[in-house]
Amino acid sequence: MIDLYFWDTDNGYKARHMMEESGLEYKIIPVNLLEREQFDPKYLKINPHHKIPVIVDPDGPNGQQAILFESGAILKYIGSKMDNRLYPDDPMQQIEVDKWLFYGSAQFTTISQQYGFFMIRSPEDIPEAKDHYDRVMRDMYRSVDGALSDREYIAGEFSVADISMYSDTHIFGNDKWIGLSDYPNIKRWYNSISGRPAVKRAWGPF
Ligand SMILES: N[C@@H](CCC(=O)N[C@@H](CS)C(=O)NCC(=O)O)C(=O)O
Repeated sequence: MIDLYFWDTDNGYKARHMMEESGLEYKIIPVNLLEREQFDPKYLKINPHHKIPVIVDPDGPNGQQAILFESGAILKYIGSKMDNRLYPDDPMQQIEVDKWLFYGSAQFTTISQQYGFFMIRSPEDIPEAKDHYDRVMRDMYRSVDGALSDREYIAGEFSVADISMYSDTHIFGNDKWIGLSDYPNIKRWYNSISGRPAVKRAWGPF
Protein backbone atom coordinates (compact mmCIF):
# COMPACT_ATOMS: atom_id res chain seq x y z
CA MET A 1 0.00 0.00 0.00
CA ILE A 2 1.45 3.33 -1.11
CA ASP A 3 1.01 6.36 1.16
CA LEU A 4 0.21 9.59 -0.67
CA TYR A 5 0.79 12.74 1.33
CA PHE A 6 -1.73 15.10 -0.21
CA TRP A 7 -3.49 18.42 -0.05
CA ASP A 8 -5.91 19.84 -2.60
CA THR A 9 -3.55 21.82 -4.81
CA ASP A 10 -2.46 21.48 -8.45
CA ASN A 11 0.59 19.35 -7.59
CA GLY A 12 -1.38 17.31 -5.10
CA TYR A 13 -3.96 16.45 -7.75
CA LYS A 14 -1.29 15.38 -10.22
CA ALA A 15 -0.11 12.66 -7.84
CA ARG A 16 -3.64 11.66 -6.84
CA HIS A 17 -4.71 11.45 -10.50
CA MET A 18 -1.67 9.28 -11.19
CA MET A 19 -2.49 6.92 -8.33
CA GLU A 20 -6.05 6.59 -9.63
CA GLU A 21 -4.82 5.83 -13.15
CA SER A 22 -2.37 3.25 -11.81
CA GLY A 23 -4.86 0.93 -10.12
CA LEU A 24 -2.25 0.48 -7.36
CA GLU A 25 -3.52 0.44 -3.79
CA TYR A 26 -2.90 3.71 -2.01
CA LYS A 27 -3.97 5.68 0.99
CA ILE A 28 -4.29 9.47 1.20
CA ILE A 29 -2.61 11.08 4.18
CA PRO A 30 -3.80 14.70 4.28
CA VAL A 31 -1.15 17.33 5.01
CA ASN A 32 -3.16 20.41 5.86
CA LEU A 33 -1.17 23.27 4.35
CA LEU A 34 -3.50 25.84 5.91
CA GLU A 35 -2.52 24.45 9.33
CA ARG A 36 1.15 24.39 8.22
CA GLU A 37 1.37 20.63 8.81
CA GLN A 38 4.05 20.48 6.10
CA PHE A 39 6.46 21.95 8.67
CA ASP A 40 5.96 19.09 11.13
CA PRO A 41 9.48 17.72 11.82
CA LYS A 42 8.23 14.20 11.02
CA TYR A 43 7.04 15.40 7.61
CA LEU A 44 10.27 17.33 6.96
CA LYS A 45 12.10 14.00 7.25
CA ILE A 46 10.33 12.78 4.11
CA ASN A 47 10.29 16.15 2.33
CA PRO A 48 12.82 18.70 3.62
CA HIS A 49 11.26 21.30 1.24
CA HIS A 50 7.97 21.28 3.25
CA LYS A 51 5.82 20.58 0.20
CA ILE A 52 3.22 18.09 -0.96
CA PRO A 53 2.94 15.70 -2.72
CA VAL A 54 5.07 12.87 -1.38
CA ILE A 55 4.63 9.14 -1.84
CA VAL A 56 6.05 6.39 0.32
CA ASP A 57 6.13 3.00 -1.40
CA PRO A 58 7.10 0.12 0.90
CA ASP A 59 7.56 -2.05 -2.18
CA GLY A 60 10.13 -0.02 -4.11
CA PRO A 61 13.06 -1.22 -6.25
CA ASN A 62 14.90 -4.26 -4.83
CA GLY A 63 12.14 -4.62 -2.25
CA GLN A 64 13.26 -1.43 -0.51
CA GLN A 65 11.09 1.44 0.69
CA ALA A 66 11.00 4.30 -1.85
CA ILE A 67 10.23 7.87 -0.76
CA LEU A 68 9.59 10.41 -3.51
CA PHE A 69 8.91 14.14 -3.49
CA GLU A 70 8.45 16.25 -6.70
CA SER A 71 5.26 15.49 -8.58
CA GLY A 72 7.14 14.89 -11.86
CA ALA A 73 9.35 12.25 -10.22
CA ILE A 74 6.25 10.66 -8.65
CA LEU A 75 4.46 10.50 -12.01
CA LYS A 76 7.45 8.93 -13.71
CA TYR A 77 7.99 6.41 -10.89
CA ILE A 78 4.36 5.28 -10.77
CA GLY A 79 4.15 5.30 -14.58
CA SER A 80 7.13 2.94 -14.73
CA LYS A 81 5.68 0.72 -12.03
CA MET A 82 2.23 0.20 -13.52
CA ASP A 83 1.18 -2.46 -15.98
CA ASN A 84 -0.35 -0.15 -18.56
CA ARG A 85 2.77 2.03 -18.59
CA LEU A 86 1.82 5.69 -18.82
CA TYR A 87 5.56 6.16 -18.92
CA PRO A 88 6.78 4.34 -22.05
CA ASP A 89 9.66 1.87 -22.44
CA ASP A 90 10.61 2.92 -25.94
CA PRO A 91 13.55 5.40 -25.79
CA MET A 92 12.17 7.65 -28.56
CA GLN A 93 8.77 7.81 -26.87
CA GLN A 94 10.49 8.46 -23.55
CA ILE A 95 12.19 11.53 -25.05
CA GLU A 96 8.83 12.88 -26.15
CA VAL A 97 7.19 12.17 -22.77
CA ASP A 98 10.15 13.47 -20.74
CA LYS A 99 10.34 16.83 -22.48
CA TRP A 100 6.64 17.48 -21.89
CA LEU A 101 6.74 16.08 -18.36
CA PHE A 102 9.58 18.44 -17.47
CA TYR A 103 7.80 21.26 -19.27
CA GLY A 104 4.69 20.48 -17.22
CA SER A 105 6.57 20.67 -13.91
CA ALA A 106 9.12 23.37 -14.64
CA GLN A 107 7.14 25.70 -16.87
CA PHE A 108 3.40 25.09 -17.02
CA THR A 109 2.80 24.66 -13.30
CA THR A 110 5.38 27.19 -12.17
CA ILE A 111 3.95 29.94 -14.35
CA SER A 112 0.39 28.96 -13.44
CA GLN A 113 1.26 29.24 -9.75
CA GLN A 114 2.76 32.71 -10.23
CA TYR A 115 -0.32 33.74 -12.20
CA GLY A 116 -2.53 32.38 -9.40
CA PHE A 117 -0.52 34.21 -6.78
CA PHE A 118 -0.81 37.64 -8.41
CA MET A 119 -4.41 37.17 -9.59
CA ILE A 120 -5.84 35.64 -6.42
CA ARG A 121 -3.63 35.49 -3.35
CA SER A 122 -1.25 38.44 -3.39
CA PRO A 123 -2.09 40.75 -0.46
CA GLU A 124 -1.12 43.66 -2.73
CA ASP A 125 -2.77 44.47 -6.07
CA ILE A 126 0.12 44.76 -8.54
CA PRO A 127 -1.27 45.45 -12.04
CA GLU A 128 2.17 45.10 -13.74
CA ALA A 129 2.61 41.60 -12.29
CA LYS A 130 -0.95 40.63 -13.24
CA ASP A 131 -0.42 41.86 -16.83
CA HIS A 132 2.94 40.14 -17.04
CA TYR A 133 1.67 36.74 -15.90
CA ASP A 134 -1.49 37.04 -17.96
CA ARG A 135 0.69 37.57 -21.06
CA VAL A 136 3.07 34.73 -20.16
CA MET A 137 0.14 32.37 -19.48
CA ARG A 138 -1.53 33.19 -22.81
CA ASP A 139 1.76 32.75 -24.66
CA MET A 140 2.19 29.36 -22.98
CA TYR A 141 -1.38 28.31 -23.81
CA ARG A 142 -0.80 29.39 -27.44
CA SER A 143 2.28 27.21 -27.81
CA VAL A 144 0.69 24.20 -26.08
CA ASP A 145 -2.39 24.65 -28.29
CA GLY A 146 -0.12 24.59 -31.35
CA ALA A 147 1.62 21.43 -30.11
CA LEU A 148 -1.75 19.72 -29.68
CA SER A 149 -2.88 20.58 -33.22
CA ASP A 150 -1.51 17.37 -34.74
CA ARG A 151 -1.82 14.94 -31.85
CA GLU A 152 -4.46 13.77 -29.45
CA TYR A 153 -2.29 13.98 -26.33
CA ILE A 154 0.74 16.11 -25.65
CA ALA A 155 3.34 13.38 -26.26
CA GLY A 156 1.21 11.33 -28.70
CA GLU A 157 -0.46 8.67 -26.55
CA PHE A 158 -2.00 9.56 -23.17
CA SER A 159 0.88 9.66 -20.67
CA VAL A 160 2.26 11.14 -17.45
CA ALA A 161 3.05 14.29 -19.46
CA ASP A 162 -0.69 14.98 -19.85
CA ILE A 163 -1.27 14.37 -16.16
CA SER A 164 1.45 16.91 -15.33
CA MET A 165 -0.42 19.66 -17.23
CA TYR A 166 -4.03 18.77 -16.53
CA SER A 167 -4.52 20.10 -13.00
CA ASP A 168 -3.40 23.67 -13.71
CA THR A 169 -5.53 23.73 -16.86
CA HIS A 170 -8.43 22.60 -14.70
CA ILE A 171 -7.81 25.40 -12.21
CA PHE A 172 -6.98 28.28 -14.59
CA GLY A 173 -8.30 27.23 -18.02
CA ASN A 174 -11.90 28.03 -17.10
CA ASP A 175 -13.67 31.22 -18.20
CA LYS A 176 -13.07 32.98 -14.91
CA TRP A 177 -9.34 33.05 -15.70
CA ILE A 178 -7.64 32.25 -19.03
CA GLY A 179 -10.58 30.51 -20.78
CA LEU A 180 -10.14 27.94 -23.53
CA SER A 181 -12.18 29.46 -26.36
CA ASP A 182 -9.01 30.78 -28.07
CA TYR A 183 -7.27 27.44 -27.57
CA PRO A 184 -9.47 24.81 -29.30
CA ASN A 185 -6.88 22.03 -29.18
CA ILE A 186 -6.33 22.47 -25.44
CA LYS A 187 -10.10 22.51 -25.02
CA ARG A 188 -10.46 19.17 -26.84
CA TRP A 189 -7.52 17.69 -24.88
CA TYR A 190 -8.88 19.00 -21.57
CA ASN A 191 -12.39 17.64 -22.19
CA SER A 192 -11.02 14.27 -23.23
CA ILE A 193 -8.95 13.93 -20.03
CA SER A 194 -11.80 15.25 -17.87
CA GLY A 195 -13.92 12.31 -19.06
CA ARG A 196 -11.51 9.71 -17.69
CA PRO A 197 -12.95 7.80 -14.71
CA ALA A 198 -9.62 8.21 -12.86
CA VAL A 199 -9.95 12.00 -13.09
CA LYS A 200 -13.45 11.96 -11.67
CA ARG A 201 -12.25 9.83 -8.74
CA ALA A 202 -9.08 11.89 -8.22
CA TRP A 203 -10.94 15.19 -7.96
CA GLY A 204 -13.58 13.82 -5.58
CA PRO A 205 -13.75 14.44 -1.85
CA PHE A 206 -10.96 13.06 0.32
N1 LIG B 1 7.96 21.22 -7.67
C1 LIG B 1 7.13 20.64 -6.65
C2 LIG B 1 6.25 21.74 -6.11
C3 LIG B 1 5.38 21.28 -4.96
C4 LIG B 1 4.60 22.43 -4.40
O1 LIG B 1 4.72 23.58 -4.83
N2 LIG B 1 3.77 22.13 -3.39
C5 LIG B 1 3.00 23.16 -2.74
C6 LIG B 1 1.50 22.90 -2.99
S1 LIG B 1 1.16 22.91 -4.73
C7 LIG B 1 3.22 23.10 -1.24
O2 LIG B 1 3.24 22.03 -0.68
N3 LIG B 1 3.44 24.26 -0.60
C8 LIG B 1 3.61 24.36 0.81
C9 LIG B 1 4.84 25.11 1.19
O3 LIG B 1 5.61 25.54 0.30
O4 LIG B 1 5.08 25.27 2.40
C10 LIG B 1 6.30 19.48 -7.22
O5 LIG B 1 6.09 19.44 -8.45
O6 LIG B 1 5.88 18.59 -6.47
